[in-house]
Amino acid sequence: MNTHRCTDTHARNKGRRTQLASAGKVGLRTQRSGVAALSAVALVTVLAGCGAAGSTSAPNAQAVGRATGGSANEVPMNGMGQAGNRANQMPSSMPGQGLNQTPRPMQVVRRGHDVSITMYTEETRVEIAPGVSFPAWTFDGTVPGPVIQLEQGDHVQLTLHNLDPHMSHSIDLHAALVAPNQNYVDVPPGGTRTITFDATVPGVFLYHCETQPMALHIAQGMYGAVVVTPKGQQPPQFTIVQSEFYKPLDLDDVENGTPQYVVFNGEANRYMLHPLHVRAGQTISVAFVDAGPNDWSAFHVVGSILREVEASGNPANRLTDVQTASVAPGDGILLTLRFPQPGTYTFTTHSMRDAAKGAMGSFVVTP
Ligand SMILES: [Cu+2]
Repeated sequence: MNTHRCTDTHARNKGRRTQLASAGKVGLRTQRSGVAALSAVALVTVLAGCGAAGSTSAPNAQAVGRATGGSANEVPMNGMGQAGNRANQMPSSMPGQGLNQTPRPMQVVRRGHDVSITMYTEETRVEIAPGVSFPAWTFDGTVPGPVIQLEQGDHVQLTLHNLDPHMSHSIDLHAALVAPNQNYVDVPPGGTRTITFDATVPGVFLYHCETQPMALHIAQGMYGAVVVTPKGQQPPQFTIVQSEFYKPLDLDDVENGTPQYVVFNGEANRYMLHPLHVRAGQTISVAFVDAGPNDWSAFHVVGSILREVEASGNPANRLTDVQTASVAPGDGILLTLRFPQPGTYTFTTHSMRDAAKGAMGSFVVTP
């Protein structure tokens, strides 16, 4: 496997100092060696990062979905006007406006294959484009929420605390084989619920809030990636989540309009401004999830051909030499690629409308 350092830096990282441990095998080994409580900050920050070989932290990795002060150039709020068309589905209060809860990071405790995860739902403003603040509903204060990094065979106990004072939330994990009516149920404000499941199937999965109106809860930012690494394999070096942002709190716009932004890991053009750095000749692996809520991704890397694409991130579903990978909303892939020549390579969705709205990034390939 590769031993390169991930050098994904983000000069405008306003939210918190970043540490990173969980994306690399080193981090997993460290956790298994004892009752190592993996810093939630670490998991919150792994989305497009990778653990530096031989270390459990990579200070250059970036935070995702940074919380913002909520002052500059906010996306226009339509309030509940249009959403009032769907008043029967809307929360009774006026959520999300003015609330900027302090992000409370995920906590993970691993004992061998027994993994205990604590997550929080809250309303926190995040920056979705340079200078654009969005009143998000979140898992753990970021959009996307933190990567849930598992290994095939893990026994998972996930406890969700709903810190949102206004409305119920929930969590639906595509990696789990459980009865949704017993597990993906609403957690009321201030409430707590625990879900247990076995990560039997390897893959790259979505998790999201299941509370109705689900389209709005997803559009407001309630999603993230679950990566279940096959036994004996390394986790991917990068995790990228594509999603769309519509007018805040506007279910009608989510269902009938077009997105204002389409983003990778929560912010328009994030990796155009702050590229991912890799080495020529290295094989790199990327977990890619399309959180939607509506648009397919046509993931493409200009100047490259994806060497392998595993549908749903499962090695049993492997294609080779794919020019553009189709990823449905609610699905994920694991892809590998290698750049023989140094240079700058754009990655994007080849759905041009969405690329123009911010779903673009770049790999800077050095000799
Ligand atoms: Cu929710």
